[in-house]
Amino acid sequence: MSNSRLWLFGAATVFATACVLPAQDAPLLTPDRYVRRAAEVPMRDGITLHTEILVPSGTTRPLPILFRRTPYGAPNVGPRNLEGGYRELAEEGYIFVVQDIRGRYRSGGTFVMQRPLRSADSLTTGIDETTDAYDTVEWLLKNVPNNNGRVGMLGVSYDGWTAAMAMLDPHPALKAVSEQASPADMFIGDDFHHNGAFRLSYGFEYAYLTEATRENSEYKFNPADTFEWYLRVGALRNIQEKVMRDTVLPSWRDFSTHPNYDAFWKRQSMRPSLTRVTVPTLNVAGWWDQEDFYGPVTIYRALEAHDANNRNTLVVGPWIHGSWGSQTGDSLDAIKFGSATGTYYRQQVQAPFFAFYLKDKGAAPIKEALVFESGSNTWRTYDAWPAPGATTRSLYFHANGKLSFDAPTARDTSGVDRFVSDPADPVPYRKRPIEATYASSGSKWYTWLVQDQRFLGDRKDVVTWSTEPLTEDVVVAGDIAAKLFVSTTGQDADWVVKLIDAYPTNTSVDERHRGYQLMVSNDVFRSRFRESFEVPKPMVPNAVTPITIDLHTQAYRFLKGHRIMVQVQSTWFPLIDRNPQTWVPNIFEAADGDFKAQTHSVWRTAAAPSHVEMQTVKP
Ligand code: PG9
Repeated sequence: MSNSRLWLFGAATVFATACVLPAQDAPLLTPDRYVRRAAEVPMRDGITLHTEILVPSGTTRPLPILFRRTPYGAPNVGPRNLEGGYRELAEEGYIFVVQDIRGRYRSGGTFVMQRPLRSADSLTTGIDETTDAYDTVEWLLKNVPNNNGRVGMLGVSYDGWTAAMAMLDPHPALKAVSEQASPADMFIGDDFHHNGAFRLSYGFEYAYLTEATRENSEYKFNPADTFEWYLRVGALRNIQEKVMRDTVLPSWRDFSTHPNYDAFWKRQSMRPSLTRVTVPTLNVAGWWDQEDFYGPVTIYRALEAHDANNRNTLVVGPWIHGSWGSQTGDSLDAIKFGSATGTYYRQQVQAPFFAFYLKDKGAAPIKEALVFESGSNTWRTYDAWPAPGATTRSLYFHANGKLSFDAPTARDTSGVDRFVSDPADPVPYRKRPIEATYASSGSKWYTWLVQDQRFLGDRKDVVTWSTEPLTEDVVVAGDIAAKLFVSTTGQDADWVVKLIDAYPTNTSVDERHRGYQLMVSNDVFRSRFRESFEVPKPMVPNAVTPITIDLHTQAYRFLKGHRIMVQVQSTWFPLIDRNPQTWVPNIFEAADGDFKAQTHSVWRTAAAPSHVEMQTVKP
């Protein structure tokens, strides 16, 4: 395990071995070039936070501070760990500071998973990640010689979230923030749930990682194929009763006792507070981020609504969680992007962003939105996101697995596709064996979103519709949503929708990519939340019910000759916990006997025209 990953990435790299980072040319930052100092920085409530400070040796001119706050272990960070993705920033010259947040590694206090903002009645007495950032900035300005009085914050994922929290009530010296893959709302779209459906493997393994001990802990699965392990464990309640027994992971307790979008989740969500940010912001996201894609896009949009000075910007590239931090970014597994997108980002966007706001150098690198259009493999700049002038086109489901831009006609009165979804035989979300999320022995977790979906070809519970080969390119430059009309013999069901680029099967593409099925967008929706995330409601058996599934946003060119494909399935295991498909008020309390196979129907009639909507621009 390379410590540089800890410096650069979020948890995705804590145990990363599968995701090999390319070495940089030559070490730029050697210990003799930096003076390292560790400090226990006092917070307003007397707790001290362990803080590592790296000052370039022999600096005479005042430098800005680049500051990162992490739950993953600041003590592991040293000058050599900056050799990877911070190279351009190091060349520019900064004082680097990284700090353990409360309750983690060498910092004092108690760790609280995504500690909510202090409440209105404890504004002056309370503490949160915002005050901890504020107090540290105040201390750094006074105690680190030769700083220029300006601070920038950056970080990926949890560290991106602490950077975003710092700007909710910023220290006046905080002049620029780059939140990268920060979660925004853990019930709606980030690590722990999507649309209320629980992200089982991530939720359990991450709670264990951060809460079993003060430093990271890896849960050792036996058998190592976690698909089998979770299936054998059965109902969620067995995790506490049979696996953890008397050990309580606070987050697992919270998942189990807050199954709906209640005050607990709302307090943790930063969305409502994003109305008052004035710090220039670079939001960074990856199109194939397996952990937090919803977050950075949501934060960008929320900030945009109040961005009177036009200093809120967005970059999205063809990346997995945090890979822009140090990888070259010219490919993800089999998928090639034709250029070093990660290097480009670090050199042309991240470094100039901080140089502009912290050193008054150059110009702001992006006016508004810079997005990588995969398919054509081109960076595009837009004055707004979604792309201005984008128009909505709909792809409708038809008989015999056909998908087309034509809606069902009035004659289509009975079209339906049915499948049986059996919780005892769920669809794996990626090819088995499914290693533990961050298995130190290697895990394909990192790139599962680009896995060829043909591995599901023989599943009867995955329904597929696809277009004819396209006669011209179709260019998505905005939002995508599935509008399904569904029914079930049960009282609850999950709906997973995947929008796929099906490559040609002929020799127009190289052998490795022939017939490849690349997921472009996807998500899951738990039926019980169709009317409200706060108050779940059973499905009425066999009643046709509309369900809208946000498939987020994309810049993607489906090339002429490719087919656009949509798949619907009801299980995605163990990424998403199994839905019992009978009515239970809290799935965390369901018994093994509550899980029942049911028949699900996806309707495609004139009155119930299931389809996928995409915002597109002219090719
Ligand atoms: N995805 C990780 C995370 C962020 C925030 C809360 C929980 C998990 C991470 O990579 O840091």
